[in-house]
Amino acid sequence: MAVALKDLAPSPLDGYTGLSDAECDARIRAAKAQLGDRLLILGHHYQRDEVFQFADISGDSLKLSAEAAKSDAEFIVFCGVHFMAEVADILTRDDQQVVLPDLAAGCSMADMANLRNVRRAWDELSQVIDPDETVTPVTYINSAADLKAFCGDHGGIVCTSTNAKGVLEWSFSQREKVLFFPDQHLGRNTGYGMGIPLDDMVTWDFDKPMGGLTEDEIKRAKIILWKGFCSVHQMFMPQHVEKFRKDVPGGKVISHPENNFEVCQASDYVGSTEFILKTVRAAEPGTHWLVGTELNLVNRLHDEMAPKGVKVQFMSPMVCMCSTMFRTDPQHLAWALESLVAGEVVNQIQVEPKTAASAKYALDKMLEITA
Ligand code: CIZ
Ligand code: SF4
Repeated sequence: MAVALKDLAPSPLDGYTGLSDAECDARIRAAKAQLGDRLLILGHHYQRDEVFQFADISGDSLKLSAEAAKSDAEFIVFCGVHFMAEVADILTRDDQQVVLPDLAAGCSMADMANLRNVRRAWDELSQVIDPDETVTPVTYINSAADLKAFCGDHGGIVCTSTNAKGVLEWSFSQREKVLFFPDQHLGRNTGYGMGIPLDDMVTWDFDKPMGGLTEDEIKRAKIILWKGFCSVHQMFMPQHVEKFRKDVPGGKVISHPENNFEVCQASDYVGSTEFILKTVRAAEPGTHWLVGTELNLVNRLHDEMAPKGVKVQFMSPMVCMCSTMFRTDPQHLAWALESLVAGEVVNQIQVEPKTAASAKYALDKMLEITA
């Protein structure tokens, strides 16, 4: 096989890939100490332990971005995925620089919607209805900045898994229908919880003309759900819940709303990562919980709650780890931090100003109505 010359070019990371985690730990600690208050490291709940241990603040994407916006740090190193670093860049001041240690840390769900296929959907919908008059576009925070900007420019809004219900209520106060992207499950689970029947929610297949829907289906729908999903959460099945119910009578089941409808219906509680942590942390000793969300979060919660007599069990017998979250390793973190010490900002995430302004409009609207 021919090898392209560019593949042989030295990478700035070459000196780091061979380092052991222990060597990286020492170097990360030293770089952190040198940068002091100039640096803020944010760690998402789904990050692996080797990286999570260095976070100054941990949380979900929104909490982390809000913390970044409040901080005076010059450098914000986001141990999470690309869309989160974009939100942090949008919400922070211009003199703060946001760094994503590995640029390949994306989100496969976010990638299922892009400006091209959302614009096409909007155009196709306009052959049947007037979307600018009748549809509020709602994007889950797990989406690229240009989609948040699309929402900002079309009377729409952003939501997170914590505030999806409030955002949908606001959306329906604006226009009679919602186009919800990219996660069909968050949209369906939230809509159903608000009393919208399943028949009033249709799924837009972005690979098919007119979303694979008939004119009548589009006209009758309350929510048009983009056919996106999270490859990690789709691994959880109703059978996992059924088995747990048989094995552990009286056990509690808690799910993330990115799980499919059947799993959420079979659960006792459904909510965001922050909600899951809050609920299980408040549980009585002697209780046993089945948790349907990413493995790193569940493992840490297990270790935290075991001494308190609360048992935490992962929902699937298979390992469901977010492979893109996993990309941020101690080697990339050491490289990003040592580069900052040396005066070089690597992997800076900068959203183009016009896109950032429209996206911020949609984000601010969310923050206003759910505050
Ligand atoms: O917004 C986040 O951080 C994600 C991806 C999930 C959640 O429920 O917190
Ligand atoms: Fe995206 Fe799913 Fe990973 Fe979250 S867990 S970052 S939704 S792929």
